Amino acid sequence: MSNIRAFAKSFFLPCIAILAGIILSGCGPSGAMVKVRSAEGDICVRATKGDENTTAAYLVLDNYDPSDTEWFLVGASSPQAGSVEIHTVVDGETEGTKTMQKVDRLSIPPQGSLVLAPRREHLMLFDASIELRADVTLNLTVESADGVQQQISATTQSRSICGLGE
Ligand SMILES: [Cu+2]
Repeated sequence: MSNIRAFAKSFFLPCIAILAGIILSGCGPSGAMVKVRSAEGDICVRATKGDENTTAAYLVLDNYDPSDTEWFLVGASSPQAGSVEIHTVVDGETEGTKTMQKVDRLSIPPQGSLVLAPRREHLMLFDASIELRADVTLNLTVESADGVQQQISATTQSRSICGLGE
């Protein structure tokens, strides 16, 4: 009996260690649970007008976690902007109006996606250090709650291409 137990121990302990290793590595930077969709048209950064130095970026984040876990977008930054905030759109004080609100994080539902788009959740860039006219490459770092920072670059586009109307 004790021999069986000893065998069971020697067999199972390394297995547990290996499993733990897989789970841990799955949570680390090597195993991103969240990915920014990067095909053409998936990312849009609105070009600025006049002396405006604030703009918005729209993109899609997909939840790749096979374990049905909700993840979050928790931050963003750009070397070309003083700050980048995560914004949502809520009802304004006057009926029928909408206003933007800064939030700490946004949910990326299990097996689902978070869509940042005009008139809803978006990334807001403040104090752009360069003129973000159309066709300027903007670098963005997007951070999700799995600790992964993804660097993306996108070309600024006109309001209409970003779906904002003229
Ligand atoms: Cu905003």
